[in-house]
Amino acid sequence: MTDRRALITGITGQDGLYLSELLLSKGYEVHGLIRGQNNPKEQLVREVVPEVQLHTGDLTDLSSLLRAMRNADPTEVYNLGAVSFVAYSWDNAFVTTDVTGNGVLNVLEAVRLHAGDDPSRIRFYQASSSEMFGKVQDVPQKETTLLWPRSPYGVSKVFGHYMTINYRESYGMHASSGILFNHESPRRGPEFVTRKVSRAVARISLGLQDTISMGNLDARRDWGFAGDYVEAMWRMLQQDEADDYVIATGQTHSIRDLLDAAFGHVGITDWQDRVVQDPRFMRPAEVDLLIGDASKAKEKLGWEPTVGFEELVAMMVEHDLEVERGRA
Ligand code: F7E
Repeated sequence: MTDRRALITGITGQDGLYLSELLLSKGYEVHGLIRGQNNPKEQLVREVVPEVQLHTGDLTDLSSLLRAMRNADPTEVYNLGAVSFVAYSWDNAFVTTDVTGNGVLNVLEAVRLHAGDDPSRIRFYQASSSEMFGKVQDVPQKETTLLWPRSPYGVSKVFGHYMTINYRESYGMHASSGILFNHESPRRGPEFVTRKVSRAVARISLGLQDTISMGNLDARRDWGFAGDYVEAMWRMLQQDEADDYVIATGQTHSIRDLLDAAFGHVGITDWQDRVVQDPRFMRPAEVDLLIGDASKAKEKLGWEPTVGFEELVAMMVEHDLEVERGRA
């Protein structure tokens, strides 16, 4: 048995897969928490990272978390699990609060109870989010920026963020929080805007679809590559002291810029008549501008992003061209 064992919640998501690959490459024994009966994403995990040991459990069920802790006996716990689609959180505010908010408290409790006399012996990572900045009070946003969430998802993430800080201060736990700005990849779910666009642009360029329906084109995001961001998570847990860090590229782009880059990659410069504005994709309250200042992470963790916006969009469109060609 290796002495480095990680338990990851949210193992079926984009970040869970990249983090598993990273930790396996570093010689960790990796365990993942998987939710529900006959979870359709279990097969994906088994294909991409077959070495990962899966445990059944749910963030809303403390006893299942305690059982997973006992069976995996981790030295590091990464809480990546959440209801993570912001638009969904208005229609399902209670479920979001339970999983994305209270779920953090459940994992912290499971870690604390399992760790016993020395709560700092298990290092804990909480996936906090730039959605917590919401109606931004500083530009760019940093660790000390006042939080002003704009969605039930954002509010739930604020709860988890402060609970993580509180467990660090109350019990001396090695609990760190990564305030990650949007991070994307070919593994991103198709409901998120980058993947929605990369997939539609690939299909339009192959003649498989004519238009794409979109919401607010003026919102701005700081988009980085998920593969870079999981490296930052791991680095946070290797520090002597637990802390909170903004992880971002420091560049911001609008949804229009995203469309420009994606359509541009397949040689379509005049994309206006390909995009249909659909009120169904507008949100009750919007986060207008995100741009992060990751200088603390650079200084303390030696972390910097390696993939820029254009390269990220090209990577995603190329991937979707390959997938769609395979389907055609
Ligand atoms: O939206 C606008 C939308 O759904 C980005 C999650 O990982 O990052 C993500 O949250 C922007 C918003 O991500 C469409 O209004 C326009 O302004 O890709 P998204 P998100 O809401 O920023 C943070 C850091 C998280 O923590 C979250 O878990 O794009 N937008 N038209 C659209 N968005 C979508 N999804 N679909 C559209 O048609």
